[in-house]
Amino acid sequence: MTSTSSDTMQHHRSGKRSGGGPAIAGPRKDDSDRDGGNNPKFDTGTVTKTRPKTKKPNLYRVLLLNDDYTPMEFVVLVLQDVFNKSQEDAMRIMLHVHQKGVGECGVYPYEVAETKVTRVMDTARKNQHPLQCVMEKQ
Ligand code: TYC
Repeated sequence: MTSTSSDTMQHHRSGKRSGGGPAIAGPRKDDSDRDGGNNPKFDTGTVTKTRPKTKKPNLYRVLLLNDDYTPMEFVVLVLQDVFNKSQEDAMRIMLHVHQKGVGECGVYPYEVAETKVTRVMDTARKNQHPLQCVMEKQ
């Protein structure tokens, strides 16, 4: 899910009020200020500025699972190819998975993680290896 929103920062101009009306106006019941804020007739003395609010994506860990049959060299190649790991990092991660049973290949936004899991599973199946790759919300 992606969406954008904006929030509003308000700054009150300094300066004295003129006129004898109530100091605090009640909530506005009509649309009299729906002019984009540019009509001096409706100037409330409030300057509003909107800024686009960036939402951080939900992140997912992509994990590799150990098995007894997938060759170590194949796992290292997958880590280099799909997860852009160096030879050394790929070897370290592969050995970690081999010894501990599970290991993290990276952390990504949902669709990136999903694509990497699919690439690993597709290449494993094509090569008839039982290698398993999963993702979990971080
Ligand atoms: N355990 C495998 C072997 O001994 C190697 C391996 C490592 C397999 C990591 C999967 O995710 C894995 N050949």
